[in-house]
Amino acid sequence: MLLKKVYTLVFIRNDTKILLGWKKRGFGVNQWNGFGGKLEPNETIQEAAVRELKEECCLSVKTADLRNIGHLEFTFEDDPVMMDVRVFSTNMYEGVPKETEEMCPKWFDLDRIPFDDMWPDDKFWFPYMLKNKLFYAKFHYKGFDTILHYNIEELESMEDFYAKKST
Ligand code: 6U4
Repeated sequence: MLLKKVYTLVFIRNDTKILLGWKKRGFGVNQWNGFGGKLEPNETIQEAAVRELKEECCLSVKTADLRNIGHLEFTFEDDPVMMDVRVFSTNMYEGVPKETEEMCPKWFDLDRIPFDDMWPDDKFWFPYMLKNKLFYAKFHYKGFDTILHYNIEELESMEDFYAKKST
Protein backbone atom coordinates (compact mmCIF):
# COMPACT_ATOMS: atom_id res chain seq x y z
CA MET A 1 0.00 0.00 0.00
CA LEU A 2 1.22 3.49 -0.83
CA LEU A 3 1.39 5.79 2.19
CA LYS A 4 1.67 9.53 1.71
CA LYS A 5 3.15 12.47 3.52
CA VAL A 6 2.07 16.05 2.77
CA TYR A 7 4.63 18.82 2.23
CA THR A 8 4.38 22.50 1.34
CA LEU A 9 6.49 24.31 -1.25
CA VAL A 10 6.30 28.11 -1.51
CA PHE A 11 7.64 30.43 -4.20
CA ILE A 12 7.90 34.18 -3.79
CA ARG A 13 7.98 35.72 -7.22
CA ASN A 14 7.07 38.74 -9.30
CA ASP A 15 7.08 39.31 -13.07
CA THR A 16 10.87 39.26 -13.32
CA LYS A 17 12.35 37.46 -10.29
CA ILE A 18 11.88 34.42 -8.09
CA LEU A 19 13.29 33.75 -4.62
CA LEU A 20 14.98 30.38 -4.14
CA GLY A 21 16.84 29.03 -1.13
CA TRP A 22 20.11 27.07 -1.08
CA LYS A 23 19.30 24.12 1.20
CA LYS A 24 22.01 23.71 3.83
CA ARG A 25 20.79 20.45 5.39
CA GLY A 26 18.32 17.57 5.07
CA PHE A 27 16.26 16.61 2.04
CA GLY A 28 17.37 18.47 -1.12
CA VAL A 29 20.66 19.57 0.50
CA ASN A 30 23.10 21.56 -1.68
CA GLN A 31 20.45 22.50 -4.19
CA TRP A 32 18.25 25.52 -4.85
CA ASN A 33 14.74 24.80 -3.56
CA GLY A 34 11.50 26.60 -2.86
CA PHE A 35 10.62 27.00 0.83
CA GLY A 36 8.56 24.43 2.67
CA GLY A 37 8.36 21.25 4.64
CA LYS A 38 6.15 18.85 6.53
CA LEU A 39 2.96 19.71 8.37
CA GLU A 40 2.96 19.85 12.16
CA PRO A 41 0.07 18.29 14.09
CA ASN A 42 -3.18 20.31 13.90
CA GLU A 43 -1.83 22.67 11.26
CA THR A 44 -3.57 23.42 7.97
CA ILE A 45 -1.53 23.15 4.78
CA GLN A 46 -1.60 26.95 4.37
CA GLU A 47 -0.50 27.47 7.99
CA ALA A 48 2.40 25.08 7.46
CA ALA A 49 3.38 26.95 4.29
CA VAL A 50 3.43 30.29 6.15
CA ARG A 51 5.40 28.84 9.09
CA GLU A 52 8.02 27.10 6.91
CA LEU A 53 8.61 30.24 4.83
CA LYS A 54 9.17 32.26 8.00
CA GLU A 55 11.44 29.60 9.55
CA GLU A 56 13.50 29.13 6.40
CA CYS A 57 13.99 32.70 5.12
CA CYS A 58 12.32 35.03 7.64
CA LEU A 59 9.61 36.36 5.30
CA SER A 60 6.02 36.79 6.47
CA VAL A 61 3.03 36.03 4.25
CA LYS A 62 -0.67 35.83 4.98
CA THR A 63 -2.44 32.54 4.29
CA ALA A 64 -5.02 34.43 2.21
CA ASP A 65 -2.27 35.69 -0.11
CA LEU A 66 -0.91 32.23 -0.88
CA ARG A 67 -2.17 30.92 -4.19
CA ASN A 68 -2.22 27.14 -4.62
CA ILE A 69 -0.77 26.72 -8.11
CA GLY A 70 0.12 23.07 -8.35
CA HIS A 71 0.28 19.59 -6.94
CA LEU A 72 3.32 17.32 -7.16
CA GLU A 73 3.60 13.65 -6.28
CA PHE A 74 6.98 12.01 -5.84
CA THR A 75 7.52 8.30 -5.45
CA PHE A 76 10.84 6.55 -5.02
CA GLU A 77 11.77 3.02 -5.93
CA ASP A 78 11.60 0.70 -2.93
CA ASP A 79 9.97 3.38 -0.76
CA PRO A 80 6.27 2.99 0.11
CA VAL A 81 5.84 6.66 1.09
CA MET A 82 4.67 9.11 -1.56
CA MET A 83 5.59 12.78 -1.13
CA ASP A 84 2.47 14.83 -1.73
CA VAL A 85 3.69 18.38 -2.32
CA ARG A 86 1.32 21.38 -2.37
CA VAL A 87 2.85 24.23 -4.34
CA PHE A 88 2.02 27.86 -3.55
CA SER A 89 3.02 31.19 -4.99
CA THR A 90 2.67 34.80 -3.94
CA ASN A 91 4.21 38.21 -4.52
CA MET A 92 2.74 39.64 -1.30
CA TYR A 93 5.15 39.38 1.60
CA GLU A 94 6.69 41.38 4.41
CA GLY A 95 10.32 41.47 5.45
CA VAL A 96 13.68 40.97 3.81
CA PRO A 97 14.90 37.44 2.99
CA LYS A 98 17.56 36.35 5.49
CA GLU A 99 19.83 33.34 5.73
CA THR A 100 18.81 30.81 8.37
CA GLU A 101 20.21 27.50 9.65
CA GLU A 102 18.36 25.68 6.88
CA MET A 103 18.41 27.97 3.82
CA CYS A 104 20.33 30.74 2.15
CA PRO A 105 17.87 32.79 0.04
CA LYS A 106 18.72 34.45 -3.29
CA TRP A 107 16.71 36.19 -6.03
CA PHE A 108 17.00 34.83 -9.58
CA ASP A 109 15.88 36.36 -12.86
CA LEU A 110 13.09 34.23 -14.31
CA ASP A 111 15.18 33.52 -17.40
CA ARG A 112 18.22 32.46 -15.32
CA ILE A 113 16.82 29.77 -13.06
CA PRO A 114 19.66 27.44 -11.94
CA PHE A 115 18.04 24.17 -13.04
CA ASP A 116 21.39 22.34 -13.01
CA ASP A 117 21.53 22.83 -9.24
CA MET A 118 17.91 21.95 -8.50
CA TRP A 119 15.79 18.83 -8.22
CA PRO A 120 15.77 17.22 -11.72
CA ASP A 121 11.95 17.43 -11.86
CA ASP A 122 11.89 21.23 -11.50
CA LYS A 123 12.82 21.87 -15.13
CA PHE A 124 9.64 20.03 -16.18
CA TRP A 125 7.06 21.82 -14.07
CA PHE A 126 8.62 25.28 -13.53
CA PRO A 127 7.57 26.34 -17.06
CA TYR A 128 3.92 25.82 -16.06
CA MET A 129 4.40 27.91 -12.92
CA LEU A 130 6.23 30.64 -14.82
CA LYS A 131 3.44 30.85 -17.41
CA ASN A 132 0.90 31.07 -14.55
CA LYS A 133 -0.63 27.72 -15.46
CA LEU A 134 -1.92 25.32 -12.81
CA PHE A 135 -0.33 21.88 -12.89
CA TYR A 136 -0.43 18.33 -11.57
CA ALA A 137 2.73 16.29 -12.00
CA LYS A 138 3.95 12.89 -10.84
CA PHE A 139 7.58 11.77 -10.82
CA HIS A 140 8.94 8.34 -10.05
CA TYR A 141 12.57 8.40 -8.96
CA LYS A 142 15.36 5.87 -8.68
CA GLY A 143 17.53 7.37 -5.96
CA PHE A 144 17.40 11.17 -5.92
CA ASP A 145 18.99 11.85 -9.33
CA THR A 146 17.16 9.69 -11.85
CA ILE A 147 13.57 10.16 -12.96
CA LEU A 148 12.34 6.79 -14.24
CA HIS A 149 9.03 8.15 -15.49
CA TYR A 150 6.83 11.17 -15.10
CA ASN A 151 3.54 12.67 -16.12
CA ILE A 152 2.49 16.29 -16.10
CA GLU A 153 -0.79 17.96 -16.91
CA GLU A 154 -2.26 21.43 -16.87
CA LEU A 155 -5.26 21.95 -14.60
CA GLU A 156 -8.24 24.26 -15.00
CA SER A 157 -8.85 24.67 -11.29
CA MET A 158 -7.16 23.40 -8.13
CA GLU A 159 -10.54 23.23 -6.33
CA ASP A 160 -11.95 20.92 -9.01
CA PHE A 161 -8.77 18.84 -8.92
CA TYR A 162 -8.96 18.28 -5.14
CA ALA A 163 -12.72 17.73 -5.25
CA LYS A 164 -12.23 14.96 -7.83
CA LYS A 165 -9.27 13.50 -5.94
CA SER A 166 -11.30 13.11 -2.74
CA THR A 167 -14.18 11.25 -4.41
P1 6U4 B 1 12.97 19.13 8.80
O1 6U4 B 1 14.41 19.14 8.33
O2 6U4 B 1 12.53 17.86 9.44
O3 6U4 B 1 12.55 20.41 9.50
P2 6U4 B 1 11.03 19.95 6.92
O4 6U4 B 1 11.50 21.38 6.73
O5 6U4 B 1 9.74 19.73 7.64
O6 6U4 B 1 12.20 19.08 7.46
P3 6U4 B 1 11.86 19.09 4.36
O7 6U4 B 1 12.89 20.14 4.39
O8 6U4 B 1 12.25 17.66 4.35
O9 6U4 B 1 10.83 19.28 5.52
O10 6U4 B 1 10.86 19.35 3.14
C1 6U4 B 1 11.24 19.05 1.87
C2 6U4 B 1 10.91 20.22 0.96
O11 6U4 B 1 11.42 19.93 -0.33
C3 6U4 B 1 9.44 20.50 0.76
O12 6U4 B 1 9.26 21.90 0.61
C4 6U4 B 1 9.10 19.84 -0.54
C5 6U4 B 1 10.38 20.02 -1.29
N1 6U4 B 1 10.64 18.98 -2.30
C6 6U4 B 1 10.74 17.68 -2.05
N2 6U4 B 1 11.01 16.99 -3.20
C7 6U4 B 1 11.11 17.92 -4.17
C8 6U4 B 1 11.39 17.85 -5.53
N3 6U4 B 1 11.64 16.68 -6.13
N4 6U4 B 1 11.39 19.00 -6.24
C9 6U4 B 1 11.16 20.18 -5.61
N5 6U4 B 1 10.89 20.28 -4.29
C10 6U4 B 1 10.88 19.18 -3.60
O13 6U4 B 1 11.19 21.20 -6.27
